[in-house]
Amino acid sequence: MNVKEFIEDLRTRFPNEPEYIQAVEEVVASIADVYDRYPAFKSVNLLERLCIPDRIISFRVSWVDDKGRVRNNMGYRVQHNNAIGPYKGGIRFHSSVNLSILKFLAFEQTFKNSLTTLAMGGAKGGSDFSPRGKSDMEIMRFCQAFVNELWRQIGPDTDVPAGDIGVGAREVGYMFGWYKKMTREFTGTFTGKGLDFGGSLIRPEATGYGNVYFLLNMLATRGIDLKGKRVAISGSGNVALYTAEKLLKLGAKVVSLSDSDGSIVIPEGLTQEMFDEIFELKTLFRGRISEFAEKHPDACTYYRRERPWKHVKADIAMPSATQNELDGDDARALLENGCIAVSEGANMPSTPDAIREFQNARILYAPGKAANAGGVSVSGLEMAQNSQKMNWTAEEVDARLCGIMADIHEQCAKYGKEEDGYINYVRGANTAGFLKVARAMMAQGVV
Ligand code: NDP
Ligand code: 2IT
Repeated sequence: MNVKEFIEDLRTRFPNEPEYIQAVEEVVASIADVYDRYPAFKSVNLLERLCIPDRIISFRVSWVDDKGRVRNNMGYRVQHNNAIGPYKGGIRFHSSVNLSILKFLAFEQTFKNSLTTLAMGGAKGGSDFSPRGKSDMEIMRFCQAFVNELWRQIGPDTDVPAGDIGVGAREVGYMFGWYKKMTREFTGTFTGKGLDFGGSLIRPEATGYGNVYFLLNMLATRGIDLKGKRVAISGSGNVALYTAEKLLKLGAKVVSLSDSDGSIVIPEGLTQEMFDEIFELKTLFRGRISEFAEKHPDACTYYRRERPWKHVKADIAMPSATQNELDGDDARALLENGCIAVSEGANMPSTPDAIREFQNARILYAPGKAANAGGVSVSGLEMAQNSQKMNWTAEEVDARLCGIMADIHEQCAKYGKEEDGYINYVRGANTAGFLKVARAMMAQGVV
């Protein structure tokens, strides 16, 4: 396969979709060898069918704000691939959402879901609606208007949405409520639901906890102990907070957090009391990280409109905010300050330049599709519980999550180990994720 020509062709057909092209380019570069080894793949043009989404649904979402004004947003669902299971993936509400971003996320989700060992295809959806500053009733009306368009396209065995940036338990609850009203059915069509109506224990924690479990597996390959290690985290949403919580429990130091307005660096590390305060500020009051910095000027420094990477001395980095939030300069700064491992909570947070820096330095580097797969894994477990009409205990779900993260690590090591013993987690994750989907697609014919 000529990777360059393939990517150039996609670029011509889908101009103005840089994030989508970036995600495809990384995967295609790492699976080119395997793809070429099996001519049968090429004979059915499997690669193109795997890279171009099965279908994209787009629609206008009209809703009424608290002042009685009619507002219009765009809504989308990208159903990327359902070769190994129903379409599955989160919904993102953020002003930056566009088709390029959702296509990259749905593409990545397909490989991630394949790695989880569960039967889930890949999808992603969302809207350029920004929940920031909106009242609870505005959020509810928006969620209802969004699902009013989408409900016919989803279902427990068709497509199962969940949360992502800007979509948490509150939004999933409102979307589920409207879905239930439209279908007259109570099914597990959304995951990340409230515990009282079919949600799974540990789903809120799963992405963050899962990332820490993956990190532990990586550190074990080099006999490194997590205890006492300084960990830089970006973001302060669902993924970042539960990553920090688990790290603190395991005796690591959390030395940074951030939001879209800026970053805090805490040189001595967050205490449990400080973490509890931030957790409350962010989850209960939907506050800003700068508010914490104002209250604790002695413990931390606030960097307005900056990311944490250049300001922090850390052994480990866990970017958990958004795509392309860690570039080559940030990577070089982290490496100069002694960083030995990067485990991605966000989807595609490191730019290609940053990934090159990490891999050239031979540090442990796990891409999001492996390291953050814990969230969708527990979504898969929520689907299983819903269809059994059963609820598992927190211990049971957590144990399964731990097992799945270990399994994903093993797949990465199997397909990513290089001659000098270095584990290229990017190649490993992409190859393992690809092979399962590719085998299923081959067996199912050209559809
Ligand atoms: P949340 O909305 O809960 O939190 C997002 C955090 O990132 C917030 O602190 C937010 O700041 C910050 N952020 C968002 N966009 C930007 C931006 N453009 N620049 C700087 N900071 C930004 O989302 P999640 O924690 O759920 O998601 C974080 C990442 O993890 C995303 O990449 C998501 O795709 C990925 N992910 C999420 C999973 C899940 O289960 N939720 C599963 C796997 C991956 P602010 O509050 O200012 O907006
Ligand atoms: O990026 C992701 O894996 C998610 N946002 C979670 C998706 C899910 O279906 O739980």
